[in-house]
Amino acid sequence: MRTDTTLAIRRSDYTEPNYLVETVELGFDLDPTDTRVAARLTLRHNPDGRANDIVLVGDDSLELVQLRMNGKPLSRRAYRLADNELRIPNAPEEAVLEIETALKPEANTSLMGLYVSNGNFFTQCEAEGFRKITFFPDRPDVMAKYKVMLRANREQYPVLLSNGNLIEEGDLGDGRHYALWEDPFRKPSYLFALVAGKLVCQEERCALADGREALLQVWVEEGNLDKTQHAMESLKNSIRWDEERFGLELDLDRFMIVAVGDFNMGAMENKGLNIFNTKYVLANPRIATDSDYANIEAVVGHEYFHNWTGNRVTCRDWFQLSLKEGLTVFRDQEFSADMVGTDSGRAVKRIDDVRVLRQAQFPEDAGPMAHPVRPDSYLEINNFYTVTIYEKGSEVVRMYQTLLGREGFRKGMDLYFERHDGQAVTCDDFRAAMADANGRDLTQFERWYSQAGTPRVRAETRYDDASRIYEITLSQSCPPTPGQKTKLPFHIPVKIGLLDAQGRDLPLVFEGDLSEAPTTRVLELTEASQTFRFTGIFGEPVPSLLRDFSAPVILEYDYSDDDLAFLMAHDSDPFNRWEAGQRLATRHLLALTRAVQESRPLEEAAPGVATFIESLRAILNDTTLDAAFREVALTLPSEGVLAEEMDVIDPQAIHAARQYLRRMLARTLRNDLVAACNLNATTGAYSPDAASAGKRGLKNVALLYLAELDDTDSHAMTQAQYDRADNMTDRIAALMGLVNSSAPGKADALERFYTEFEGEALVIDKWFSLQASARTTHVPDVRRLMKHEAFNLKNPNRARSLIFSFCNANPARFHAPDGSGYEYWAEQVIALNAINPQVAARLARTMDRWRKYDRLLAQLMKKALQRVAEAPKLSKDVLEVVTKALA
Ligand code: 0A1
Ligand code: ZN
Repeated sequence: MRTDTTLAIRRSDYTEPNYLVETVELGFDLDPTDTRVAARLTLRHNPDGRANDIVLVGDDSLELVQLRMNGKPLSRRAYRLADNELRIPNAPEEAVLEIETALKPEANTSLMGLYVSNGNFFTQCEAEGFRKITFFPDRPDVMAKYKVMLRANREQYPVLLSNGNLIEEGDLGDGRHYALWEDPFRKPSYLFALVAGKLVCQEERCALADGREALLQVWVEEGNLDKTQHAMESLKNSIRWDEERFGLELDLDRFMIVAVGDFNMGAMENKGLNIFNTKYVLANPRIATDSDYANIEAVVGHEYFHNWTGNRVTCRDWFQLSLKEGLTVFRDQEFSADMVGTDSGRAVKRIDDVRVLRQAQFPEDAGPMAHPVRPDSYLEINNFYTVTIYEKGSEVVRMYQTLLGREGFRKGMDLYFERHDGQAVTCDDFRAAMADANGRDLTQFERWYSQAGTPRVRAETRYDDASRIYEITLSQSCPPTPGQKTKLPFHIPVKIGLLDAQGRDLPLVFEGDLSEAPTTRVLELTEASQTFRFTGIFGEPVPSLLRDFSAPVILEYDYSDDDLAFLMAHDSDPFNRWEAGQRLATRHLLALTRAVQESRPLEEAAPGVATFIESLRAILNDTTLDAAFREVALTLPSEGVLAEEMDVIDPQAIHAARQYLRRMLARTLRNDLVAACNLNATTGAYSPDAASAGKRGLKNVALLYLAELDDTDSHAMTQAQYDRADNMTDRIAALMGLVNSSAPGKADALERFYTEFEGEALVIDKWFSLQASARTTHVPDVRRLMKHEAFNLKNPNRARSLIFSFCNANPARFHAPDGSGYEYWAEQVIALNAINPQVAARLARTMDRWRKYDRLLAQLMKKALQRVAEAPKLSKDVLEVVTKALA
């Protein structure tokens, strides 16, 4: 197997660019099979650069047609072109380079650089796609001003868009037309974008805080204009929110969002021309669910917020990716929370975000691809758009706010922009701004950027009746991760409260400090172990630890079942109220899993389970709680989260245990669940607002519990909801209930669904993904679905809807004991590798945790990994993932 680590790019090797680019003029003659790009770059030697070599990068797919420097053609001896590098040695201090390249956009299935989707042209340049367009110092610390001329056939490509402002447009006489765009801001090449084709837009003028007006546009294919309103609303809300919360304004006269059906990721923040996966733009009640609506709001916000955190201030190099991504995820999370408005709504948003972190980031941090928030090396940067960079990165930013307070955090942000607007900087620069603006020493906080792995914080408590002192001792440790055997202590904010016997928060007075007595405090854990003492505590309290999930750690404390039930009923911190329920559920589910493994009767395996279900009944029926909160409280930890709790993962046993508890819950709470369905039926026109979505969420959780009973009553209920649904949230929930049951109407419902939505790609994705993750779906069924006329491996959304859903969201079937799921996985990784390495590498990550499975499964998984590793023409993307998995 090839394990060429010499190809690795290292953070410690960073050097300044030799040359800086001042201006970039690009002329595109767009043609699907033969596009010509004429680039004119003005370069100047960088006084901090080393040599007088101009170093440009170009992808293998590029054909160099012409190269001129300062007006003269460069002879073949004047430059070197090898290994994707074009080097002009001994270049003058100032140089004008004219480069002509030829590209084949239609043949570009990688969806990086310039490509064609449904007959229209799009670009994707982050991280290293610009080198598929022209030779360029394609690195984020080279920032230039761009002017872009687009020429194309008018009939086929009536719309021509690029970054910034439209300067001029007109006819070229030969059936072609042109548009000239100019971006007034300097930017790195990864933010360049163009779009050309048959598109239509919804547009609005929007008043900005400083009195200016901006033109907002959402561009889509014809026929989709009835699905742009929510994205437009979300954009306007984002603009207002950034003005109010951070004093940041839109700096352009025009801001465009364009939707594309073929896209590797969620969306891209190109300056003034955001390009989005259709999944995060298109919505109406017929096709989109409540969570689609929420995701659209979050992603529109995310890309818009990048305009300051990412574009105005960008990254010095790709190791600093979390500088923009962690910060921007934090901003979009806060935006979504503020849009809900209520405290309880904020808590549910927090719970959702923490669920993602635990479900996806904790396993990453414990597996072969574990890396620090600021990685030290990579083979392929595309593999580092990870949940660690994004979600853990956001948690790191959130900890600044927890430590410094909202105002302190804002001061830090202000100083960051004051110092670095227009620059390409590092995570250290951000930390320095936070520290300096607040007069704080955040030296130790750096370890959150440099050390990988999820820290564990163990709490121990002691109450002394005589002195009325309550002691909390916190100890931290962090497991080894690849390349990092030992870890130094982190600076961890641990937010806590103490509950008295009535469930009320106690005033927290530190020993020797009577100056204040808040009911929630942030303890700063900086040593391996530290003790905190509280005085004046009359009676032993129940501690509420890590409130609001104040740090991305695993908190261990020996709570009794009674303590947890008590917190579940009384904690004033809604996050911890939810958390207590999850801890109890996990405890019971793990006990049940062990019983399944040992073929012991499940009825006796988890004695406390009946009491737990009663606690859930109380929450379900407590109408003083928001429906959305009751929904998350009733949702059991996922099979993936439970897997992480086991030393040796047994997917079948976990599944059986979880299904057993779901059925038991359904049987015990049957009447309450039916009542919840009736009480939370929404009436009138569909609205995606948080309160209505919460009601639908609770109702559908209840319905899906009832569906577990798989009897005529539950069949009738699900079928009725399916037949009557007037929105996608209710429809898809009902379909899920039917598909996972033996209801007689299930095949018919699936077929009707397909016929009704055949023309809506995003809905057909749901149709595939629902079947892929169904309990009744086995490997041969997925193979059959791959032959369906609507399946298309080249479209990432479609590939994800079927292949990824099966491999990642259907653990009990994917991990079939005969290894057939793994063989299927290997085939698909290899097939995708030839089409789209980025998507292939994502799928390859499925096997990250193979070593944690029992020996038989692990061996089969290893075999599948080896098969991929030995496949011919493996991309760097896939190679990196499988090599690290096997290492
Ligand atoms: N910066 C984008 C994510 C993104 C990264 C790479 C891409 O290439 C296929 C596309 C998008 C974001 O954070 O939204
Ligand atoms: Zn981003």
